[in-house]
Amino acid sequence: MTRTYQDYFDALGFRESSSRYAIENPFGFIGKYQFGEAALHDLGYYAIDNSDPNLFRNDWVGNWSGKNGIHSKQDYLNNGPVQEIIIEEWHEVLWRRIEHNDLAKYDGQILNGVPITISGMLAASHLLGTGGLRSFLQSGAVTSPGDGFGTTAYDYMTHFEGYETPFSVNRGQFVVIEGGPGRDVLSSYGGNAVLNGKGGIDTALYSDPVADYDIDSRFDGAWTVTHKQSGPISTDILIDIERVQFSDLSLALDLDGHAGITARIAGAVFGQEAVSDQALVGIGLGLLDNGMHYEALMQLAIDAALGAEAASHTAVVDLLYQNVVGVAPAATEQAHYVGLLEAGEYSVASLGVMAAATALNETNIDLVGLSQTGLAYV
Ligand SMILES: [Ca+2]
Ligand SMILES: [Ca+2]
Repeated sequence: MTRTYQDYFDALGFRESSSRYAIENPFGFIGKYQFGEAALHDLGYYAIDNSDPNLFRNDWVGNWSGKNGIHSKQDYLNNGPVQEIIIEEWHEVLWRRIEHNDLAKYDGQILNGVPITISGMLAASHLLGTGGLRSFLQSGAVTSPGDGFGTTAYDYMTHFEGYETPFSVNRGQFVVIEGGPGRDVLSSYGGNAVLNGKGGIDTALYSDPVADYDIDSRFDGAWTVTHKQSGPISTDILIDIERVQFSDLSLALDLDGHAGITARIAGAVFGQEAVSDQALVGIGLGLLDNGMHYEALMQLAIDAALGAEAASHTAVVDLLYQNVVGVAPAATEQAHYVGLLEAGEYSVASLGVMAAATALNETNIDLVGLSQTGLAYV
């Protein structure tokens, strides 16, 4: 169900004042939308009182301009229809400030799990000013400033998410979009961007199938993604991005991180072809991304591969040896590794990790090649 711009104002007025036009709060903010002196000054309704060193104390002792028939605070509190006009005027000002501060590009991004929308940005900047919104966005939605009552940018961004507005973002220009330490999902929307996920497992999102793009790793660890039809005008540079999601599959780029662990485990436990099993790779990545440790995933994989036989040290050694070396172990080799397990020098999981880390395994799974192409998964 579409949530209209009017629905947005209804929700904002309810949140600000329980939709009461005639209310004034303890900080001097007035009316249904809780305006202070500063905003009504900027909109041409209120002239500041220059005898007061704090120009925006909300003591309302300055003059009113008479715009739209408002000559006093009482006129304002009595006049619901004009308050509705003013909130629309104010949102046009807020949107211009969001654009001017280069924040409009955040529309559609997901920062630290928080979907950023135009209506959410408008509401957060109504609450905290453009500076408060900017702090929130530039922290990657990790730091959430609040107002005098402790209501935060996060509260308004999520509460007012996804309403229709008359505003839109001019896509297709070069932009730099940065996430923060959290998990971010970034998109250039077919434009031409630097997407920098910074810390955490971050995703770059693309709307077409992977075959429509050229994906290249750069010497400096960054990646480029170019839409083949659109050419260089839609090339993104990805920095600190670990996942790239296309409409048909995804690529994991962190072969020095979770993708490398997943590929190594797949090769050692399920055989080198398993690295191409996109569903299997997706399961491994999902578990690691959600906090599972290398050895725990190794144990899980061995249990899955061997079933009840996973309790047998001989079966574990045979499995790993066959997959890594390519042949069954000779009796002396088998006895050596089984002995290490029996003696407790290795656990099943740590022996698996040791096997997975061998150069043989890394060659089998073509780890060097994967680090140029990414690891495909669904
Ligand atoms: Ca991040
Ligand atoms: Ca990252």
